[in-house]
Amino acid sequence: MFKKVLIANRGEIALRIVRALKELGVSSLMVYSEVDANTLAVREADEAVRIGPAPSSQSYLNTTTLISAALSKGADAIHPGYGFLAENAQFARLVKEQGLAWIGPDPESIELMGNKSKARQTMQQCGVPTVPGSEGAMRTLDEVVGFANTVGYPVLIKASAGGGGRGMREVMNPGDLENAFNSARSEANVAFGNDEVYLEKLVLRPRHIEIQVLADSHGNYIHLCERDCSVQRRHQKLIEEAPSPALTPELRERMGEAAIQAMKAAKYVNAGTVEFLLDEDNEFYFMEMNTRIQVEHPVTEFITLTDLIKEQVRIAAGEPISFLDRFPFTPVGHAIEFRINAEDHERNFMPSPGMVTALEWPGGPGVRIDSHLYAGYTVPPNYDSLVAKLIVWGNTRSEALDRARRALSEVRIEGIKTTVGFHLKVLESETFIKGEARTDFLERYL
Ligand code: MV4
Repeated sequence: MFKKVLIANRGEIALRIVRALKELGVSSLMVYSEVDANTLAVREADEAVRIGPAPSSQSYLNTTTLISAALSKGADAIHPGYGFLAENAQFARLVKEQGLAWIGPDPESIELMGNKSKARQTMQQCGVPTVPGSEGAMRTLDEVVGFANTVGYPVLIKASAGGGGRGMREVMNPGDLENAFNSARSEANVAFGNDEVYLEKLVLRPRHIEIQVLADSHGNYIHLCERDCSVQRRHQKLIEEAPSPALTPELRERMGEAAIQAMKAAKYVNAGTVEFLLDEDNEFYFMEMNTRIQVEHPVTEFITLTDLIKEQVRIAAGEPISFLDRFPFTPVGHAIEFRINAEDHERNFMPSPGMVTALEWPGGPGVRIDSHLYAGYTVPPNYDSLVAKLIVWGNTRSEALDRARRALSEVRIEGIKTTVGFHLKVLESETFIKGEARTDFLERYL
């Protein structure tokens, strides 16, 4: 096992990783920017080093500084968390070249999955269902027209280097194809420095279903069931749950097997997530693979009784998955995560940084809070607005919903606006209560 791990992140996930390391008996080394000196992760870690000013480009994204901090303080591994450098293959490579362990998949796997059209092509080759469309990237307008005619309208043009919805264009009829192709290409070029695009048939009103996967360096591949992340706003997830109200045990098994296939094709090691679209006929299609631990991992931890961060560390240290004997998992009860952002949901989710003047969290059975907030803490304006995750567990989905209403109404956060009120509103929605929310939920029903 490692002696000391550098945590190249901040906020709730940094604290989450510190906690996992403590339980493993591994020393934690935090890095922090100027405005993060007084954060909980820094206080709770065994050691902390300041790495630069507030802007991420000069702190949490400064690869040279991060590596010298790790080397000078004697760390033997780096955990990147999510966001920042978590899916940066170059950084992962640099870390390994310096003789440090990277707590994540190999740079080759990150690179493969980072190119969405290459990932799609790999899935097509290994028999994982993909949405009908082009084989890999398209070069010419003729090619685009050909594929669009073959699969039929409406179609969706996507950027190869994209993900998270950037560089996408819906095309409803043939007359709009040329303009969409050109504008998707130039947008992708500006955003990613890569104008490659590919085409898929547009899946109408899909659900976003993702499978949590794990693989170790001993050739073991498992999945830990699904998360339903259909409640999103502008490609930002707001609520995630496990299991999905839409999946039968049979569909779970098929999607889980497909996710394992995807992982094997990418020679994937460590924790990852295979994202699928599920259409109105319950057909599923590979969308992309996230090569990191995700924000919403706690709902999976609840229904599988696991600790995914500890597992990531064990795997990176060369140990086999510690709960192989429990696979395949049968989900235990139901878990729902509510992302609490420092945002004013009544003003178009406008960021609301500032000082938290009073803070009270809920407690009681089946409630988990992952948060770096404390009374007197100032939420800086420089980073992501996620300030807490409230996760509830119930024996049934219905109990989880009741518990969610109870727990959210116990939350008291003063000094900043948060999305707590938004979640209480969602919990009154008939569509959400019935488990029928699809990706159009917010625009259509709320
Ligand atoms: C799609 C789609 C419909 N059809 N692909 C959004 C982000 C990017 N990762 C892929 N996305 C989508 N791809 C086809 N062929 C609809 C979306 C999509 C979406 C997917 C999951 C969750 C929320 C979404 C919101 C809008 C669009």
